[in-house]
Amino acid sequence: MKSITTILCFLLLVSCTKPEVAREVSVIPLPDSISLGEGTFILSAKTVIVAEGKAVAVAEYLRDFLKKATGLEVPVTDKRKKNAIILSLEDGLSGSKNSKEGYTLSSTSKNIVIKARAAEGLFYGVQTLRQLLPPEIESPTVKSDVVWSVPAVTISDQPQFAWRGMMLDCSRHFFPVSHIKNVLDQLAARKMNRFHWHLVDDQGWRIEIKKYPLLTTTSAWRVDHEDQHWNERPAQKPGEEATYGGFYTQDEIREVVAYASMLNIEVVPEIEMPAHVSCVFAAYPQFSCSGKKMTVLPGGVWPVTEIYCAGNDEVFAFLEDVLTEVIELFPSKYIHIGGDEATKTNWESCPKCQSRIKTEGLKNEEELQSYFIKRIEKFLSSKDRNLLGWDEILEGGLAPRATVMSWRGFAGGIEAARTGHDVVMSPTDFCYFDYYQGPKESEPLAIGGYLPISKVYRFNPIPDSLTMEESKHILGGQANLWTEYIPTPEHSFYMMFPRLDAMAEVLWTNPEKKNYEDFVHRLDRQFERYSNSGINHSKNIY
Ligand code: TNX
Repeated sequence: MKSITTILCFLLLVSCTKPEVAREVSVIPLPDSISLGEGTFILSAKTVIVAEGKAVAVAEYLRDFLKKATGLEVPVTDKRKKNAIILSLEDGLSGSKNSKEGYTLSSTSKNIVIKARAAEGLFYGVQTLRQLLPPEIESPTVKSDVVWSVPAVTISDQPQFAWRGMMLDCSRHFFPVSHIKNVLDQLAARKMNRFHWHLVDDQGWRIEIKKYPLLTTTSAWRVDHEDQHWNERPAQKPGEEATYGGFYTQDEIREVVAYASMLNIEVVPEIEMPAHVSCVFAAYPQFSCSGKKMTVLPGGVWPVTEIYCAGNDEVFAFLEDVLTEVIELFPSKYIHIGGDEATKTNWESCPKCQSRIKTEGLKNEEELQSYFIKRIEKFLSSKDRNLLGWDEILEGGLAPRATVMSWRGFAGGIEAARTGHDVVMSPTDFCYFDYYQGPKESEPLAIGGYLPISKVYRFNPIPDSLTMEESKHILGGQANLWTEYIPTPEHSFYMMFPRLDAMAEVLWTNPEKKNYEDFVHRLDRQFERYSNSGINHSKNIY
């Protein structure tokens, strides 16, 4: 409460100082502490950015960012000058609890100083500076007649959670690299640091794998029934051409990973198994139990019974080949292997799967799934990567070092944390951005459910039932955007915004400082930023 009152006082102060630059201090996610000084820094043709060593990359990012809307070529220099934005790396910085992502920012009429222990913190200081500037700073083209002012403030800040993520499903609908980069920009603006890239699902394979070219010549393309309801699309008929889809080349993936890394975002690829992979059997039918040649599904079919055969060693050889290429492309510590919603009826009748159950001494098909995941985990561990999977990977016994992404509520995450496994919380009730964000009549067709922004704001990744010790395993949380009903980049932004702002605050801001009314007030200012950057968003917040 104290901080809210303080902020309100600042707002008053800021708007009283200089009428021509009167503006509120409005930052999302809310920083740990803000106090207002006197005066205003004006960004001008005289401004320089001062940086050395590892701070230079952040300085160059800031220079390029500022140029777009201001048209100013703010030079990066290692010499201290007047009217400077100083980015300074310092050990043992006080006030930011030594977090790598923490920072302090202080601005006066003379200069702006951002200090952090690491480049990550400097980057987030820069993101805060972005929001201290007028909303026109978000414009992709030069805006004239704007006073580029920054109110005098002292901010000290650090994140609540280490994992602040969002997942985008690029299988159900394919989104171009340009859009992925736009999404990354928006994540970074909100100090989010994980992009979970859902690259494989029944409706299309989206990542080039050199050793298996049919995955992208065949499995990435489906017959185009985009004009029909997702659940009513007829399967591809003989002679019909598969023209809808796409995939990311390995060069594009490297480009996205490098772009994200500049934004302090780790890209976590998801390569589904053993289910949600029927598109693979359009190209390589030998990897399912039945061996039946499939066509890539143009819409929803449930359940999809064709899954990888767990009794066939060639399947594991294939998956190891695929993962080897994936690991080379993604430096991420985590590789997400899906693991969700495997209908195991084919395993029940498959002689190879049944023989595996016998030779491995397994009790049932659930344990066969656990065998599958453990075998993949062993492989990933041998490459020094951590396996991450949806909470179904708990069934039949969790792989020894696996990290769990809990989506069917909190229960899977709680169970995993209690047994010493790390957890990312993304329960449907609070994190599914494919659900409606307002009354159905006033929203575009969505998959169902109801998740208004006020509920996103109430999300707490740490369940009350965990002890302090257990809750250390909760790395954080993430929003998931499944795209069955989201065919275009603009629509995907519509579903993300403004809910992503609430998620960002949940994951960054100290929960004791959260206040929904204050957040909504700041969101008003945020909408001005949306309109400057051309972000499509729902207006159904109130
Ligand atoms: C469940 S969440 C799924 C997805 C769907 C989503 C729709 C999860 C691991 N699996 O395949 O797209 O529901 O909300």
